[in-house]
Amino acid sequence: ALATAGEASPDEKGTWHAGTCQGCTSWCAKQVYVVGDRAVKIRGNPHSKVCVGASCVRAHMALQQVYDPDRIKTPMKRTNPKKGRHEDPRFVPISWDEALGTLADKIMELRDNNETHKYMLMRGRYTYMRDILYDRMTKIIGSPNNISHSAICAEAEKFGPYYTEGYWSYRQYDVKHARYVLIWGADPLAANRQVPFYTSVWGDVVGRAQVAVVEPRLSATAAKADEWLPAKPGQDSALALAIAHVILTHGLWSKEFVGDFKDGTNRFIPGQTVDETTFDEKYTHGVVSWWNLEVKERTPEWAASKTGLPVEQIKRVAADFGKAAPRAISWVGGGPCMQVRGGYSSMACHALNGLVGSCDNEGGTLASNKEYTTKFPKPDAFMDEIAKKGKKHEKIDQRGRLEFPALKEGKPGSAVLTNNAADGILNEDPYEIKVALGYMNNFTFSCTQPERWERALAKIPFVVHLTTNASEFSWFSDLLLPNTHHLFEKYGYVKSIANGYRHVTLMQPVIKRIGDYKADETEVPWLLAEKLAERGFSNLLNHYKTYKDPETGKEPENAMEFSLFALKYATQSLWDPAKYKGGDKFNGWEAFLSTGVWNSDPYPYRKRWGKMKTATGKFEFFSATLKKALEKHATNHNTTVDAVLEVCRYEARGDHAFIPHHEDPYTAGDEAAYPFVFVDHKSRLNREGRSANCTWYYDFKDLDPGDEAWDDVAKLNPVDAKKLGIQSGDAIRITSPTGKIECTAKLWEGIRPGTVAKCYGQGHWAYGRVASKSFGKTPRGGNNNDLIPAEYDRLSGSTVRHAGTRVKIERI
Ligand code: MGD
Ligand code: MGD
Ligand code: SF4
Ligand code: MO
Repeated sequence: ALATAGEASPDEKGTWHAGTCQGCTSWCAKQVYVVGDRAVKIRGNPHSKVCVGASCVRAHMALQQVYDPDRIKTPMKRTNPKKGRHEDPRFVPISWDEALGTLADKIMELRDNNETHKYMLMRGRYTYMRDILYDRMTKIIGSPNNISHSAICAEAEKFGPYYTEGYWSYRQYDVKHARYVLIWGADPLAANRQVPFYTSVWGDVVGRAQVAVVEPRLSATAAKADEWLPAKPGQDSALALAIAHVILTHGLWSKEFVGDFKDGTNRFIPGQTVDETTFDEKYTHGVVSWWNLEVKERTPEWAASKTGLPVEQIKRVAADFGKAAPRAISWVGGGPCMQVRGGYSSMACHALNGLVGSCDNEGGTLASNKEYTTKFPKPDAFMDEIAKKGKKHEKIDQRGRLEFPALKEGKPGSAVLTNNAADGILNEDPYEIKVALGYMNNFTFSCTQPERWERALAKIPFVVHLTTNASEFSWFSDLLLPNTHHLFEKYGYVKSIANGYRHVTLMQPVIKRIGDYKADETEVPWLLAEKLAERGFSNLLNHYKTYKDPETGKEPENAMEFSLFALKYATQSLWDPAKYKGGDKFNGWEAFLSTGVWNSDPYPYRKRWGKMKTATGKFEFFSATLKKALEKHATNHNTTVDAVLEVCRYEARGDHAFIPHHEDPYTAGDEAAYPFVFVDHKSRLNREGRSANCTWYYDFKDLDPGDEAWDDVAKLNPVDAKKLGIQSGDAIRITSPTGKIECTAKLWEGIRPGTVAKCYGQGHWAYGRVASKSFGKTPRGGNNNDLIPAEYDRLSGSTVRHAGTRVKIERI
């Protein structure tokens, strides 16, 4: 049991408690050492087969976050009615009772006027308790507008795997059995996902396998790789297709997975068309069409001219990768994908896994293991006529319009267009938003061209932010609700994959809350539901009351009970022996809660071969799945697929639209005025956008190759810097067609000439006393998003952060 009050004495012994870190999307199982009622140390939870007891560096910063003196500790309301970057909101403390009463009044007003669709919920990082607030509450109030952050995160990366193997999610990589690991725009020793696992095994990986990294800058992973391929930004598909070309012309493809020519003679000869009837294809679809339409022309020489890489290196990497088949991984990160034409790069890079048969195979790229959590009760019976009518309106992000196909899982208009919601709000198109709630998000900082979000939020009459810190989003809010920190102060669960396993890992309150915090996804919606019920609208509370404790059958009576019961409800099949379905077995809730993590059964290799969730059931090099989706979107708009591609800024026409193919990058700014392509990357210390008020972030910033402690540097190749007369330490201004920032120059060979790299994360002008030089006024460093235009990979809805813009650099 936890001590409940008082300070720990120096010799007091503490106890370890299970929890989960959400410093990034890895979602690692952790243990927290609690002395008295304070958390003092964090380590990996040894029970997780996904994290293998390990941690990454930024896990420890959670301690600085939870005890950040700048956390908001009580609800606050704005007293300055004017909203703007230079308008101090003049927040004053109020009670939870007043805060939620005011919000309930605003929602009731919408309901009374039959305009519940003018309510909007925005979420950033979340746990799987999210549906309570994000889905159920939005629906029962009666709005279509639950807008997630997914499209500023990594949706384009999922596009390739989905339109080849029918899998819309992150992959896990079987590096323990791999012989070649080819990584595209991801830095798994510092960022990407499951850093604790991959860093734990990487020493063995580099000993056994060859590692090649395609990146315009020398990342932490590239620094330890056999090959660094600093390709020109946005030319990944050229390289991927040349690798496919070599694999096919050299006969290195997987005969077991792809099949072979009927007579065993390789007819893949550069430039020559192949007769489809001569090839016997097995678990894949369209390899010969793909060759004929695209790959036959994509020679290493051609790719060298596109990527700026030496032709010898392209040939070597391609042949070595092919020879390692099927234990050859093509690891696709955000770099090639979160670009205007990134959906197709995602397909091209991922298609290599099909070619070498590493897809779903030992030493290859794997999908998710099965898990057995339960969805929360359905909301339908609690949606009245007003709610049903409200929900039917078009969404504020305009998904599904001609210029925004947003084809998640084969369905037009199904993917979120996070960043475009700002324009929807600003233009009142399709209508105005009157009441908005944001939680654990900071779109006024994390979205490209964030100034649009400043204006959009200023336009909404009533904005509420559920947050730990007064961030840039809070600045434009009317009400701030102080939230719990996920690792130490709330109930929840998340799931993730690595090492051939999936885990479900729990969050639980393990320390005393220093402020009057409430949990965003459970306690706040319950308390609001009570306020709505007091005002005559009890549907939401009645719905939440159906989340009964699975052990006792008891209805929740208060916010804390609701949180706990909801978590037990969702995870019952994991801890209740009577409901056991697989994976780790527990003898009850208490055992699960103290262990904190459930592991799945090991990964069943090759089970999906021939049973992929594509239109053909096979791994598609010619995507019948994408063809169906694009044709449906074109039909919805009475037009052709070619016309759709044209308005969406893609180059493909005809059948090229359905295959992994090359397109030149679409980058803002002309080369004469803006000579450098801007390269954005994450810090190994970024806890998404949330480390900026931690002093350790700045103390250890030089852990990022090329970066400096307590500074925000733009890394320039010395060859380029010399021409500009710039030296390390110079103050510089970087300007793009849509904005400018100021930071410090750093000369560094680990960056491709013609590009300039800068780490994302600094440039906060709010958030806290460390994050900004002067809170509310002067940022510390520069926000990369001020440079990157709001553009999209329209097929997936993703916001572009790579190869998005050219910039110019001046000394100031
Ligand atoms: P990005 O952050 O987009 O994606 O993690 P990643 O999938 O790794 O980083 C892309 C990389 O691509 C950068 O290293 C950049 O240098 C490189 N790059 C830029 N342009 C190009 C290009 O044209 N081609 C190629 N090949 N590479 C290019 C995303 C994942 O990371 C996500 S979605 C989250 S939410 C997590 N956040 C997070 C964090 O905040 N900090 C750390 N340290 N790790 C994190 N991991 C997670
Ligand atoms: P954050 O920027 O992390 O999330 O972008 P967002 O989803 O907007 O902001 C989270 C906010 O939640 C904080 O500002 C704070 O106000 C609040 N907060 C912090 N901790 C907590 C907490 O424990 N509980 C609650 N309730 N609130 C909290 C993330 C997004 O950013 C992602 S996922 C990616 S992958 C992108 N990365 C990225 C990049 O690499 N480069 C550039 N240029 N832009 C990027 N933006 C994207
Ligand atoms: Fe895991 Fe990410 Fe937390 Fe590191 S920051 S421990 S990788 S969730
Ligand atoms: Mo993300």
